[in-house]
Amino acid sequence: MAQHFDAIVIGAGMSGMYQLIKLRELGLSVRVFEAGTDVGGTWYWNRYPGARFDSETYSYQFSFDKELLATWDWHEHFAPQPETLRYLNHVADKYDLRRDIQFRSRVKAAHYLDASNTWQITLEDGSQYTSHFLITAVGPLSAPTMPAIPGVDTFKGESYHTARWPHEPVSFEGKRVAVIGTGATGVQTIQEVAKTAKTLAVFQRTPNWCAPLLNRPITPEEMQEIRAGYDALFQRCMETFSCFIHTPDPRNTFDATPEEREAFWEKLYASPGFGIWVGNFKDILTNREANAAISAFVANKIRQRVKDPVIAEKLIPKNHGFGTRRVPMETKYYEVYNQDNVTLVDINETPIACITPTGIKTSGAEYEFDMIIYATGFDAITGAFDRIDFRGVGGQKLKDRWKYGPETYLGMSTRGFPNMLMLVGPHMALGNIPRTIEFNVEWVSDLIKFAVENKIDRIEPSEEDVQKWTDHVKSLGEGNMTFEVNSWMTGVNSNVDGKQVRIINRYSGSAPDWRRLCTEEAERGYTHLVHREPAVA
Ligand code: NA7
Repeated sequence: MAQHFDAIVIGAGMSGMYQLIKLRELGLSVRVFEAGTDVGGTWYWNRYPGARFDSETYSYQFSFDKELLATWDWHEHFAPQPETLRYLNHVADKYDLRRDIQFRSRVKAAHYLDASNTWQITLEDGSQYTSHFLITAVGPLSAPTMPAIPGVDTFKGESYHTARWPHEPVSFEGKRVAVIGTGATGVQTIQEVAKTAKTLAVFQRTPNWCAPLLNRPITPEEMQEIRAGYDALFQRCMETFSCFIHTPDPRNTFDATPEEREAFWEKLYASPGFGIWVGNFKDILTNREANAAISAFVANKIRQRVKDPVIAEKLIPKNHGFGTRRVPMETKYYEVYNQDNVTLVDINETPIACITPTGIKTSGAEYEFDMIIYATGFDAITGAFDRIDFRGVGGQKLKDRWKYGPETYLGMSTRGFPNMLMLVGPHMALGNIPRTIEFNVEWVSDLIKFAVENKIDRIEPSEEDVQKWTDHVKSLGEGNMTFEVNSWMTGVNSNVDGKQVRIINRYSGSAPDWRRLCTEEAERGYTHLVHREPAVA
């Protein structure tokens, strides 16, 4: 007989950890399945050199535990991955979370059993468990993808994907290193590897618009001030568009005079964090002229920082405007290309033909390397769902249901998958993710409490409500230039079959709006989700 739990949670990252805490408070039996050997999710897996927050550290932590806030000190304004992982381990210790988490346990399948209204979970080792509620905490950026380049398996040197970085230290000293990929991860990796590698060759397909992070240590005195301001900080994060401390300037770009504009952009470029992206004039992603103006401003900054004008031009994006893809935050990234040991290989000019046993062959040259680093990203948002064989009512596959893009109600549930609730899934506000996670987990926990107390067997939206929500999410994306560009944010991944067409997989309205709509659903007694009679498939 499969062991039964009230709830099963898939994933022990930040959302799975908090969900476990909340479900325990409800007195439910819970088991969390986690593929890794410990907690932390993103911060467990992404151990690559230079990995760190691009959001202000203190805005990214859990806010639900006052004692935790009062006792944990942060040491950098944008914490490096080891510090964040230490923090999450501390949370796991404090709440003794590990006793309900089964590590080294990758979920292979999750099947809804109509007859018993339960979920049957099968792990990769074949073991099976059942539960009444199934909560996915699988993460929007957790399914790494290797490049679809022939010969990847033939390379004889060291090779790593950034999201599967070894737990042991990796040295670049004296080595000839290649990095493929120049997204947020590639940028953080490149600027770190360039410090010690004998040579570094960066294989760039699409340059991104990067902007200075301006990280610095937090002094003990500053930490005291930050702590004293926590209430106001979290309040602000709940009011801003995407939960960051930054929020769009209420002006349109051309409301300001050219001098005011220039001064504002200079100030943003010289300020830490995402301000230049999410604290810019409110129309930079909807007004093409405005977007061209900020793009020209940032392009000039790149030209000023890169000595060789030919390389500078290669580093300036030409196929998308500033902010229409995730802006990587950098620390002397552009200056790396002024170093003698660093080469930029534009693989649009000389495409990669294959990986060889000794290096990389392009249409222009054959390069030898001791190490290849793949910073090639993720099958984002729906990828982690696709890797599990989810089947709902009547055996229908989630992958089929979402063939042309995800369909959800409030981003937390979908038709045909009763009692399955999603954390940080498709169609919900992302932004500063932990802020969304806390709301998301608390909302899901309240719904489960409601269902248990009212003896409601089945939580499931109607087809009509799923279509309405999905249409609403799509309509919010209209006119937003981020949806006109290929990136993980539009569900495109050149390395995954069937992911070549852009879709709307993110809620692009404001986080306060999304939360208000969820709260309204709760206040009316979850009428779109709970049915006292079993719903008909
Ligand atoms: P991204 O942002 O998806 O970047 C992946 C990079 O890898 C990007 O530059 C890709 O080029 C490149 N790539 C992918 N496949 C290939 C192949 N086959 N050949 C050459 N280059 C390739 O992933 P990240 O890990 O950097 O960041 C993801 C998010 O995680 C980030 O935004 C943060 O929010 C956290 P392309 O642009 O597709 O031409």
